[in-house]
Amino acid sequence: MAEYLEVAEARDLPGLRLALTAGVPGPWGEAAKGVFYVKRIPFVKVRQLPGEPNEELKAWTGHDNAPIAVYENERPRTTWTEILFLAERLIPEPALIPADPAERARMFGLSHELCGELGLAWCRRLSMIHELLSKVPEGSPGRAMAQRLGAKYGYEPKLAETAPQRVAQILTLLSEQLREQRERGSPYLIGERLSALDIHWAAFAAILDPLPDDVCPLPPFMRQQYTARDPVVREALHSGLLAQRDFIYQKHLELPLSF
Ligand SMILES: N[C@@H](CCC(=O)N[C@@H](CS)C(=O)NCC(=O)O)C(=O)O
Repeated sequence: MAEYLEVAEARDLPGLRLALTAGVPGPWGEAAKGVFYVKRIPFVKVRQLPGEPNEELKAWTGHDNAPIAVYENERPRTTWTEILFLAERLIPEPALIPADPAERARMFGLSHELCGELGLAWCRRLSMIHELLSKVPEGSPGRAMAQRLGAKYGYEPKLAETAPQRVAQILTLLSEQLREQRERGSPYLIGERLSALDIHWAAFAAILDPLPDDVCPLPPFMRQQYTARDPVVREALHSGLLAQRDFIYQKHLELPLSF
């Protein structure tokens, strides 16, 4: 289990503080950890609780979700792009944003499809909320949590029904990119070296097919929730994509996961 500080313990510390959802391998949080890990940028973990008011975090950063990166007394960075640019500035090498403008545009486009609004993880979250609301009984705490997260992240039943199709489209796009890169002889998703896109895909695959328990220990209910079962999504999630995730974790990221 990872060591978390409470906001009150962390907010006056120097250096980098990273608020993360405690106990969950949240894709945005794991991606931020991966980016800092690859650059060997040390940080302390600060506890965020999913779906809760997180009042102290909000008072400190203006936000109540995760991840949030706060470096020294700079403004908090909350989005995947802000966190990536912060890491690039603090330790430029290894660069995770391609120098070549065409590669850079492709990387940000594909990463947006994974991490952005209505991207892969956003849509998977809509599906998870949809499933919870369809089976968790009225009046239960699990239902109240799903409703809170639904209100926060734009849940509407009609939108959730189209989410698996959109996830499958994004997976197909990523598979095509992987195939082209293989044909060029590159083991990475962009260019010839590791980029943020490789880290994003490795971290975000967790909400489709989490790594096994020996490296990503999850309570059964959480593993069940994180595992995509929709046939359209399963079909698009071909084994090459998961092998790519495994390669990036084994070669570049920290295992076992600690959240
Ligand atoms: N700010 C991030 C996304 C952060 C995000 O969606 N966080 C979710 C992860 S599921 C979260 O903290 N959920 C729990 C909560 O809102 O309490 C970005 O746009 O890059």
